[in-house]
Amino acid sequence: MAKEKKIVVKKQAYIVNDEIADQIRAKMEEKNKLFFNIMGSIGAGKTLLLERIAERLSSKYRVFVINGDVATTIDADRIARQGATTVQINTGGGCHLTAKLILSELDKIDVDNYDIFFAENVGNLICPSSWDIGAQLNIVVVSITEGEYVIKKHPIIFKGADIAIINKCDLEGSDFDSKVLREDAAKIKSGMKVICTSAKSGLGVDEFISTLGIKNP
Ligand SMILES: Nc1nc2c(ncn2[C@@H]2O[C@H](COP(=O)(O)OP(=O)(O)OP(=O)(O)O)[C@@H](O)[C@H]2O)c(=O)[nH]1
Ligand SMILES: [Mg+2]
Repeated sequence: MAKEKKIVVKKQAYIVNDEIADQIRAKMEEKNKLFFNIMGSIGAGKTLLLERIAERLSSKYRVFVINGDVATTIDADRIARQGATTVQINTGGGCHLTAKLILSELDKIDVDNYDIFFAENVGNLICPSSWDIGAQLNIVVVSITEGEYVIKKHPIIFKGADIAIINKCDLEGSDFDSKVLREDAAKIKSGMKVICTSAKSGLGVDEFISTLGIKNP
């Protein structure tokens, strides 16, 4: 395919994706449902945070989680054990979820049977930033073991986020420090909420849930 034609096809894919994302957002808002996109690095703790959240919410809310990974159903199985309904999307080689993939899962269920929806995007800080999946809030998770430059090196995903989670704060000490990451996240987008969490100990998880606007967990 000629280079110009490839560019047009790529642009068209983004336009179609954004149209589907807007449809998903409108449908969720019309039905009074919450839908959150959890993005972040590989191993930052997205799934463990979702396990903690499902654990806290499942007695009051019907939680549906769509997990995106290249392969396996490990993450969906982990979160399902905490009382949420889950579905795993395997992207093959794909490094992000798309609005079309989300819609195809939502079309298989009765959305009215659930209150709160989460998508765990494929672990990386690059591709998911370009693909709107129709969530009301975009969250980026990094952990303090990823080094002090991780936010500075990935400004685009943080600029598009509503909440930055600095996870693994239980490891704070002489080897790892959350200070620079918290400051970088706050600087990169004014007004962005930054929360230090430990999905392991539960630190900051209640604050995260209330920042999502979820009442009385
Ligand atoms: N100490 C500590 N370990 C954590 C924390 N959160 C996650 N982990 C550990 O980090 C590893 C990766 O956690 P996951 O929740 O699978 O990370 P993820 O972001 O879902 O990873 P991918 O889905 O593979 O991108 C696991 O061994 C977790 O037990 C935390 O807050 N503190
Ligand atoms: Mg995961």
